[in-house]
Amino acid sequence: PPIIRREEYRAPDWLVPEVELDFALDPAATRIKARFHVTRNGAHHRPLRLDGDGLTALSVTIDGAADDDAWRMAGDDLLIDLSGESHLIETEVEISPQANTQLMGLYASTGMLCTQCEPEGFRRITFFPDRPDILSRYTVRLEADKARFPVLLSNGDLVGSGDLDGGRHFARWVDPFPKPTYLFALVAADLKANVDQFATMSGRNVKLAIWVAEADLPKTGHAMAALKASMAWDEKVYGREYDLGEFNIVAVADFNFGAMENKSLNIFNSRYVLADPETATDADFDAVAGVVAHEYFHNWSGNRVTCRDWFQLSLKEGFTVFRDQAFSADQGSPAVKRIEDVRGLRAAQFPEDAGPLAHPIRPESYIEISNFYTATVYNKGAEIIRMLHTMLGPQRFRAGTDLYFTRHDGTAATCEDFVLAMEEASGVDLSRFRLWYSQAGTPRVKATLTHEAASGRAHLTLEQSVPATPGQPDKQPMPIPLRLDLFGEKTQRSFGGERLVMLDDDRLDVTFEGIGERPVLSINRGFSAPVIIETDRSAADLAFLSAHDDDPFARYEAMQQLMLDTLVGSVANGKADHGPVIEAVQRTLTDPMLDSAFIGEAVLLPSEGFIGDQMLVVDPQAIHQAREALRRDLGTTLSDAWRDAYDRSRANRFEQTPQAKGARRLRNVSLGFMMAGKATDVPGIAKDQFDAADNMTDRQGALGILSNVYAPERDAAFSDFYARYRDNGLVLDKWFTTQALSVRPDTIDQVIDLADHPDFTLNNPNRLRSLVGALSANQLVFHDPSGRGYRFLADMVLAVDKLNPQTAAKLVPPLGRWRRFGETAQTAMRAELERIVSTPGLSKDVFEQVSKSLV
Ligand code: BAL
Ligand code: ZN
Repeated sequence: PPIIRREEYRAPDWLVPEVELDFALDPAATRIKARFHVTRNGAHHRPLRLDGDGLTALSVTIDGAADDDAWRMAGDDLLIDLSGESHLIETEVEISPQANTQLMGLYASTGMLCTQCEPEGFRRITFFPDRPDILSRYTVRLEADKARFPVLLSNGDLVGSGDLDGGRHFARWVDPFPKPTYLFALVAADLKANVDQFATMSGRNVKLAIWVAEADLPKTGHAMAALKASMAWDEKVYGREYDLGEFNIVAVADFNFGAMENKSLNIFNSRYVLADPETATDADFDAVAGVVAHEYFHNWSGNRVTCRDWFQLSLKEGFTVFRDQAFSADQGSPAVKRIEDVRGLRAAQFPEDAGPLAHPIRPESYIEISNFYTATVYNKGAEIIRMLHTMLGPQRFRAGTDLYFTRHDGTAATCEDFVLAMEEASGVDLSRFRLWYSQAGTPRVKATLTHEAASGRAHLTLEQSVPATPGQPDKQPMPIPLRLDLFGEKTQRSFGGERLVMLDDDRLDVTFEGIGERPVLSINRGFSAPVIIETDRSAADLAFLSAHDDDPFARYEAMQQLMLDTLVGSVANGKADHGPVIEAVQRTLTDPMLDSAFIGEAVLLPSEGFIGDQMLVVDPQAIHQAREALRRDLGTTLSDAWRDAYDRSRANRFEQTPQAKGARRLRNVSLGFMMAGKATDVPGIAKDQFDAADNMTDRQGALGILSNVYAPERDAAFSDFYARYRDNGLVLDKWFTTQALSVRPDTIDQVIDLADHPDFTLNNPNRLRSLVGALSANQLVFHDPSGRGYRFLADMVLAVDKLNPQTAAKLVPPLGRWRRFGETAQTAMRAELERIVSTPGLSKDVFEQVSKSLV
């Protein structure tokens, strides 16, 4: 398949200022008429290319006449030779939404019709120049059977509707804002709305509606509250006001993405809309609010200013993730939010950056752009924006975003446009900072601190290296903003407060004066840069920081490093001194100044995957044993403290306050350590929690902890959970996931069996990920020495590829990490990749991921 390169970008040959679409909707056969004027862009003689994907033209007319000599098919695309400067094009096609298993374009889901066009789904609906730098005004007429599809939605404002013969009806929508194809949307459904309103900063009233199945209406309150909070937040923090009379959100059960920011008609994976305490965990509630905010914020960072081409994806995604992270931090605990975001980055993005699929946040080439909706583009992209915020400070950062929005409103922009606006508004030279857009790989920073007691000076040496990544063997040093501080060991105080140090060369030496006692280094506070820090800080120094650092993230980080050093040492040597970790955990657990939410995060051991990331050759079994030994030791030695934390976190009834959420978190974490301690009464305690739970956080927490043990309570809990929730798809996903995440030795058999369960299906991406995605997140079980985890994943990739290539391709990366494992595992993983790549009829999505993984 062809490779698309960033350097080959060319402005469009033809523009389309206006388009009219007419949909005669039907699940089996939908007819689409498109009518638009094209205008020649620049002096050239090239034909008009209308992208298509699996379409057959029923008719094509040019300036009102059918001239079959003037157009031809070129592969899936339709080419038209045009002589003038402006022409009217009209086409008609017929497609079958219910046959569309890719969930791209127009498709059917649980009785409704809906669209997903980003990145290149529009070409599956009608012939059109399907690229983000062509912005058009849309007028859309929808017609459908009224009883089956009483609700007809599209972008913009409803300008007309009415009944038609034969039980059909229509609606006409006009979107006054020019937009690219990827932001087009329609929905035809039998849904009900939770309706509310929002008064914007200039006093306009916006009608808000969240559309769901009638039975789900009680589960929409949280999403609605998050939407209103997001609208107010974007006004306050970025000065951005909503711009249309209505804003619709529609929940869909079958969806590839989490949600989609179509102009004024956001379409959501239902898991990011529906939440009530009985069926959603606290994490689910947070995810709903975060995704609602993310999609809403796209109205400015994505829609009003969009992307010139798909290489610029991080322009909207990195920036919007940064915006939603800041929103969520403001709504709850900033410290815990930062810990969660960094944990997510390390779990998903760091491995990506260290593997065969590593790419800069602005990639240079792709075969299939759908493969680049990655943790790098999104989450590392957000870290790049965060570094700008740190370096410029909030005022200059805001001046930069103001300039960016004003200058590029209504246009398709580039990452360079964003950096230029930041540079001009702040006066800060960002020439070298641009390397973050072009270089892949996670920089490593070695920090060495020495102290001269006699002169009262401390010397800090910072040295960086950026690893080679595919296509980028040699790297330049990156500009790395590091927030750091020095603490006196005895005084337990900072020497002069935190400072921001820019490491923008291979090496930097910093001298600190007036350091009267041996200092302890606190570095990359708040995770100010997405780098790996290497220090020679002792266990005692890390324990000190975990108790005394005044930056909560740094405090968490010190504890994680202490745990990580212990665990890595334990894997290497077969044993380790658990004492310092146990002491530090005990101190944190019993510190009356700390809130439960923070404690719940700080005492968690690093994941098995993250421990593996620290090693040259990952040994999943040895890592699991070392981690379990430490968990067991913590569980037994601190048994009373865990039980005390568990008991004091008990609530009389469910509340949604931050305090109550923190208590639930600490309670589940404590129960996990109690179980690790293997006291015989703990399965019973967990089952009691499961039975008595008045919320999903407690119930799923208990189930997850029981999932790892052999006990009658475990089987009873899983049966009960299934019986209670078998009719709720989102909760049933949890039933699959919790079993696939178990570390019991029989998990691989269970997962393989679950793939044959009547409730398992390859057609629903959530269900697929709930089993297959969870297995590959379970390092121990996925890397079962039998190789069955690899074979199972490869079988799934091949089966799903026939239905939904985009989702199939997203399953591939865990196999692509083969180089990191021992020889037997390497051979088995490679064999599965080779089996996939040699399968005839592979999609370009899967081909790209697998072929790159094999290089
Ligand atoms: N634009 C795709 C879904 C999202 O990032 O919001
Ligand atoms: Zn987004």
